[in-house]
Amino acid sequence: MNLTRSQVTTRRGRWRGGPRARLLAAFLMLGIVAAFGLFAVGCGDDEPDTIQAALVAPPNVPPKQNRANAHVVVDLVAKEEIREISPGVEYEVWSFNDYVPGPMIRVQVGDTVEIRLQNASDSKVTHNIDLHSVNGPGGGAESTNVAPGETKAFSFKALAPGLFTYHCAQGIVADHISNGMYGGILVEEPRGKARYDREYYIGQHEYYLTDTNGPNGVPALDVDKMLAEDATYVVWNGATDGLTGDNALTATTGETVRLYVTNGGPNFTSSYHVIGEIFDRAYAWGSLANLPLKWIQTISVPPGGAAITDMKIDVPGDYKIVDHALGRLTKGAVGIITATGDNDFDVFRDLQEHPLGSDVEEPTATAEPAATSEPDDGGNGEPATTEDIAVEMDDNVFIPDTFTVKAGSVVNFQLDNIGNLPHNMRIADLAGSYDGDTVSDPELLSGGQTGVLTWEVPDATGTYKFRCDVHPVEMVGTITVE
Ligand SMILES: [Cu+2]
Repeated sequence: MNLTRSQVTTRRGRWRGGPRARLLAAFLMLGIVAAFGLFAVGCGDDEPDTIQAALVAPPNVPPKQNRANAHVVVDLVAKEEIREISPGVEYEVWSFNDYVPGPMIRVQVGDTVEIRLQNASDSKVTHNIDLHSVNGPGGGAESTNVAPGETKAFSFKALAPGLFTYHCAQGIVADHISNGMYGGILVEEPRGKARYDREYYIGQHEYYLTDTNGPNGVPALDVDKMLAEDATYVVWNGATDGLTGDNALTATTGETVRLYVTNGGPNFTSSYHVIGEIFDRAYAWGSLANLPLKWIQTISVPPGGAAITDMKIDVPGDYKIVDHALGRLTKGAVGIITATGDNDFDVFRDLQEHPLGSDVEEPTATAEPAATSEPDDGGNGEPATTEDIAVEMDDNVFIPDTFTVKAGSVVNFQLDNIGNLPHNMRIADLAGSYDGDTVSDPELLSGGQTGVLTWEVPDATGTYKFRCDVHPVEMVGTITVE
């Protein structure tokens, strides 16, 4: 049997040694790099820059930054003002910066975040802020009790990545939250690229209204109803049908839409669901330090908790954002994502509107992909063909995870680690062994890194397995050599 040469190189060249030794070496190298990074930060004589947090109206979010760590100043104002929360129903809403939920604060792991809370001079009661991203008494509440007209501040180090709820913790707490005083703070790793095309920020909470008007001429908070968990309205973004009509979210088919979902409560766990979609990735409880769940239909978002979900929208139309405890839809908890763009009849087809064969050029299932170069002649001395193949490495999956390549060609796998964890791609020999002499070493890429894995495809046709050495069980795929 003609022993074929399977060779794997990376941008940084080939490594020597057995697979285990090489993996160990890779981890050691990572450690050294990480230690040097810490050293560099520790020895820097420059104070971190002071920057002002961008705060925008929900459902918009400030842009992702990927900058050096900074001292981030967040200016918040507690306000009390009467506004319409349902058609024809006015109520005295309490808010951070006029928004319900309050503006999304976006910082990085390692930032020092200075929260400055001002209570508007025309407020009637004291407010404060407790952020769930804080390690310290009250999450900052004890340092920010502000009477009307006062301003107080504290700072905290953002240590953990994820989406965290913040809220006012004054009064009996539930009353201030129910009046609208909650929001979300997103803490991200300062690296990696966006794995979504659009991002929105939404929040669910409940209002409890008295049946009669109070002294200010509008219904007041009904504490008995609140304690009985008998909500008058359950809403996204502060008002019934709060994300519909002019406030509907928009997307174009083919895009991946990320939603940052907070829940103020004060009482209800949201069974957050988007009708007609599946979450490709769902970061349970808003944690960005753990692996996302894949292909989730509905995810619980508890009061004082959060979730982050990504969904690729394939088909144009309206997608309702609901709490799948659907009695709450009747109480106002509905939003809409309106997707425009091309249909994908493979994914969904209304057979009344679009009978088979009626209106579109169907993609020909048997169409050959366009050749990138001349096919190999089977070893008659002509140069081997070269092909680039893009591969995304997510936590924990190769996208795509099956390939077909030509025997005797050269393939450059263009690797893009879009996950948070380190991954590599190692191709086995035809017998399925990852220890064979013909297998050499792939580079370990950390989250956000890209690299190239060059494979001189053997002449032996068949199915070759590949895997990530760090996640060898779940992160696998196959290459058909023909
Ligand atoms: Cu308050």
